[in-house]
Amino acid sequence: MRYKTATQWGVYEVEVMDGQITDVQGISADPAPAPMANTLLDGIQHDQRIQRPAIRQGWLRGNNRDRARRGVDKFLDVPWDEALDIAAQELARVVAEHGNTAIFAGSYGWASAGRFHHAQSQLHRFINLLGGSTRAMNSYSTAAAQVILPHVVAPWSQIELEQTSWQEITNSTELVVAFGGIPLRNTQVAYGGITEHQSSGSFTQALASGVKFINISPIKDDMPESSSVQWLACRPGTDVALMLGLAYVLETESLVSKKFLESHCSGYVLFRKYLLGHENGIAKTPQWAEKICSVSAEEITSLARRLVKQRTFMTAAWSLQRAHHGEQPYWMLVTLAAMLGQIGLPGGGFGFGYGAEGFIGSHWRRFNWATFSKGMNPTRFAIPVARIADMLLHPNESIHYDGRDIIFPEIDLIYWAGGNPFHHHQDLNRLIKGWRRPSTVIVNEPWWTPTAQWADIVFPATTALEREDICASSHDPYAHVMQAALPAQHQARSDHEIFTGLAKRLGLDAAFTAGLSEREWLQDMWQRSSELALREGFELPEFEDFWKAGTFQIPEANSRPVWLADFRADPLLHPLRTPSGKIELFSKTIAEFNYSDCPGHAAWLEPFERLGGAGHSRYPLHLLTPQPERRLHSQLDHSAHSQAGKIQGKEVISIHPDTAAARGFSPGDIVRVFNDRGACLAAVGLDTNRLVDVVSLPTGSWFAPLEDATDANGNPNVLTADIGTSSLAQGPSANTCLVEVERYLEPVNPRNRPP
Ligand SMILES: Nc1nc2c(c(=O)[nH]1)N[C@H]1C(S)=C(S)[C@@H](COP(=O)(O)OP(=O)(O)OC[C@H]3O[C@@H](n4cnc5c(=O)[nH]c(N)nc54)[C@H](O)[C@@H]3O)O[C@H]1N2
Ligand SMILES: Nc1nc2c(c(=O)[nH]1)N[C@H]1C(S)=C(S)[C@@H](COP(=O)(O)OP(=O)(O)OC[C@H]3O[C@@H](n4cnc5c(=O)[nH]c(N)nc54)[C@H](O)[C@@H]3O)O[C@H]1N2
Ligand SMILES: [Mo]
Repeated sequence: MRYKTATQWGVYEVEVMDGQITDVQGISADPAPAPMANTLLDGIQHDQRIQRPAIRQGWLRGNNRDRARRGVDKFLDVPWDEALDIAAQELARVVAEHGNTAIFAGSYGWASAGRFHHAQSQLHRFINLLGGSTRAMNSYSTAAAQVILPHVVAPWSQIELEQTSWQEITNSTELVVAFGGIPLRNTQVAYGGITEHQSSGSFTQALASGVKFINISPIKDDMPESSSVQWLACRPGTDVALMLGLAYVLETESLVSKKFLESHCSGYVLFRKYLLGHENGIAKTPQWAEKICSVSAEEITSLARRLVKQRTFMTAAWSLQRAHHGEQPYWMLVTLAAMLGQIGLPGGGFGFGYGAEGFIGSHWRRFNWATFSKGMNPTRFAIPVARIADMLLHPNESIHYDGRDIIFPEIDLIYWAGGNPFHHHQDLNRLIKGWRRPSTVIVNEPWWTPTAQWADIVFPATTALEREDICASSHDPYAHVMQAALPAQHQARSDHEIFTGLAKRLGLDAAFTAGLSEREWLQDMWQRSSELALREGFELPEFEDFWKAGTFQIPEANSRPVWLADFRADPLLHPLRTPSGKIELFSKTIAEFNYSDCPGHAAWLEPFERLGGAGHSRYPLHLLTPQPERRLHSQLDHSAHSQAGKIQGKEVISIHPDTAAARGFSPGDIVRVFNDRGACLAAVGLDTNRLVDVVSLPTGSWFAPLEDATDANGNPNVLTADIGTSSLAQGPSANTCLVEVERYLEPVNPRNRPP
């Protein structure tokens, strides 16, 4: 039998024979189904599945929950009813003894693409009914962007959906300058699902129509090879210096658009003072920039002159802001684009993340489908998402965040559903110390991921292939039926069933389920979406008809306006949502926060470590941790498709041949990657197309510490630093990381097995 399913990396038909998945194929509407779909083949039905509810031995029997053994203890299988009783009692105890903010239900993570079985929404609805919890705000993806850009130009949600489309780039842009390149491997993925993978095709089309590209990145492969693509190798974390060098040439050679800066921007005068060195005596000349970013002053100068000769589009990868002072490259990119004066012209200006997710740059009509309602969090309390370890380690201490102070609560219970902090958080050895402090950790998971292994009470969750759902995302013009291709595996239950079970025990089930079955919830969401569609001027089919057809495509919009064209035409009539209504090259609001790590205009600020800067003499290599090509984050890393990209079960670290030779490495050698924060094993892969002292180890290998705490599988987050981007956004600084690499001569241990 063939079943339709949808994932965060596309819509697929799954063949099931004798209860086993035998084939996975892209649907006909998708011009380029993602190869990572093959992770479904053997990854769903796998011996890493959690078969039954399980409770950690020491938590049940130990003194004070034996917290120090969290992560190393054995688990006992417990019948569903008993496990739900125990978890419900524990939730009630924590609320009664410590109040709701002592529960952390931030539960960040990507889980699955269904709209109803959205694990985090299910958790949040349940916890909100219980009186709420401490929550997390912003994302690991774009935390710095989400906080800085509303001060400077526009809310992030608007930029993401309205910014320049590939169509417009193809039709109107002459030169694309891409900081961090446009790594197309990442466009396999889009949050909430994607029907048509078009990014690669769009890139090819742009090339064919004569658009030239400049890939400014430490890695040449961040853009496809072509005679129209030029690579400028820039040290990681130094893009702002390079951009300032470009800005200096524009300013001193009178190439800036004075008119645009006066009519549409505020604060250029103050930025200019800094640029020319009138503020601190350091002029941001191309020679100054070269010393920091390693791109030559000649190249910087000639690029700056080239920028103004044609229609230029400036873009930056999301990775640039996942670094110390990650607010600055984004503010500086907007500043540079403002100096060129092409913002609001077709194919000009700036945009972000064209190689981040498959929907970015699409011209598809946007439609906000109805969601499963989470209700409101009565505590109204949230921390910046990447500050979780700070919170666990430093209760009652405060941090700055976007102009206010946040005091960390004392957390006694963590509930996670649909995310993997032992994948996503930085400095995992530090996270462990905090993670062992609360009394209790409860996790819903389909697989024995590290987060499940580091929990106390584990509930086995079904996967998307074991339940009915609807995939419908605001940036994709389709809705799809997700069929139950398989029965629930082992004793797994859906997150909804798990929370219904807990809600029953706490007297909240009537409110939690609203008396609806899972199928009725889907009908209810469809009905509410139908009402929203009418307001947008189109009709949805009846639910039964949609369910039979399996797909609905929303009608195309007539046209997509050029982003900020209205603002360009008349900034008084169409002001931005910034305090001045203009693009803020100087922000009085931010200046008045008085943060030394985020001043009132874009600036070059030394990161805590970098090549040629702090820490370099001890750890001579910069480690980048890009998204993995063969999977989504840590999901289905146990599958054959993901494992085929590894050597002896270790993730491959890409190293320049000269760097490898200097250390005596051959391809495939097992090495130890280390710094003061931790160490992991990895296998050597050689790559000529990179700066000599930059290595890359993709994220997503399951954390598996050996006796000496060295991670056996190649999880780079034992090496990254858990330091906020700045007092403004407090985002993750994953890409600011220096390491050394050495041969590993011990026997290579096998992967972690399920407990
Ligand atoms: N060093 C470094 N670290 C990074 C990054 C980086 O660039 N460098 N990137 C960061 C970014 S941008 C992100 S978004 C994060 C991603 O971090 P996460 O989103 O936490 O990573 P995932 O592996 O997608 O975790 C999703 C989990 O949900 C589980 N799951 C799937 N379906 C279901 C379900 O139906 N129910 C339940 N209960 N669980 C389910 C999966 O098994 C998986 O364990 O990582 C961040 N970490
Ligand atoms: N295949 C796959 N695709 C994914 C995901 C996945 O897990 N797998 N995850 C998705 C998610 S959640 C997100 S948030 C997006 C992330 O999208 P991005 O943040 O854009 O992705 P990354 O792979 O982290 O980084 C892109 C490139 O930036 C370059 N780079 C890193 N630091 C610097 C720097 O300081 N300067 C310059 N100039 N370049 C730098 C690196 O060489 C890297 O290849 O990807 C999404 N797409
Ligand atoms: Mo992300």
